Amino acid sequence: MAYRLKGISKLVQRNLGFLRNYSESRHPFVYSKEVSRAKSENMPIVALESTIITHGMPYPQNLETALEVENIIRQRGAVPATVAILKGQLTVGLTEDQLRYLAQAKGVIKASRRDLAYIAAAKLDGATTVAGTIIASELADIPVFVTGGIGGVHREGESTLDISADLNELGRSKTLVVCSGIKSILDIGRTLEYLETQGVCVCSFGESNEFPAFYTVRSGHRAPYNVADAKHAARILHESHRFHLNSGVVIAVPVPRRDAMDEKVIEEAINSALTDAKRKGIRGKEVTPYILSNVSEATSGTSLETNIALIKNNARVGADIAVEFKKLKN
Ligand code: PSU
Ligand code: MN
Repeated sequence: MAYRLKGISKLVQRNLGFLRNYSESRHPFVYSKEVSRAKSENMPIVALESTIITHGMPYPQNLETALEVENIIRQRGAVPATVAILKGQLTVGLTEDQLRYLAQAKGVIKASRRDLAYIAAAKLDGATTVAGTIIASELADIPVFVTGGIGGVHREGESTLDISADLNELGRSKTLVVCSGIKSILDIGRTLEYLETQGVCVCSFGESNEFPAFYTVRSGHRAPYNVADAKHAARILHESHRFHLNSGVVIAVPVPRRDAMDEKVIEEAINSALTDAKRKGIRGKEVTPYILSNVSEATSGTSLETNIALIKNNARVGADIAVEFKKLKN
């Protein structure tokens, strides 16, 4: 009898082990408790990136902004899910302690598509870019993602081939990304061309048809489409899913006018930062963080304030879109 029981318990253990492995291979990421509950209660969820925390803003503004952005999303009836890789573990939804850690941690790797597997295998910390966060959003089935600015085709990108992996990721995923366009440190015209080639549906949000330039409302380039409000944006995402397009939607929300920067001031700061970066031989993934901090210094923090204001505004819009989209799906 004892012998038989032993045999059965071995069998159960082996099967439980199998189940454990199965659930690990089914989900190559973990949820926070809050996001896990939101998933089981079928609540709208909004994904957020973490490169903006580690490489986009200085401490402590990065932490304050991350926490405020999450709260804005909660207040509007959705659940925030900030994405990062912690000691090799892709994590969807960070606790306040994890956000605090990330905001001050040194040596966190900026994690785009090409970096994810390496960081996970070496059990390192990684802060996901727009591309990295889109990949996590697809895995976790979170259709709406909010950020400040997406990457783009760099100036002289036609010869350097420095084109952000964000653009390709947008072309191969069904996520809707809310942003304030791209910075004029990049080549906005070529970025829009590239997005068209990738099949990304780009819409300006609100009154203007213009594609915004992050710090400023105007860029001199028109967005191909315009949406009036969150409902309209949610309908586009809904149709895009129904068609199984598997290519993204960009909703470009201009910075609120009262928070926008003076066009001349920002243009000068960007040009001098670009010259500086070139002189110092800064290349590849270092370019964007370098220029961001350089511009913030040159404008004595005004650009940082604008950056914070626009991401909070985008969080409002993104949460509203996630709520409206959930209504269409139910
Ligand atoms: N633009 C910003 N702030 C940022 C970034 C872009 O205004 O923090 C970050 C985002 O994470 C974006 C990434 O996905 O830079 C693009 O970098 P790259 O060009 O190296 O792909
Ligand atoms: Mn690049």
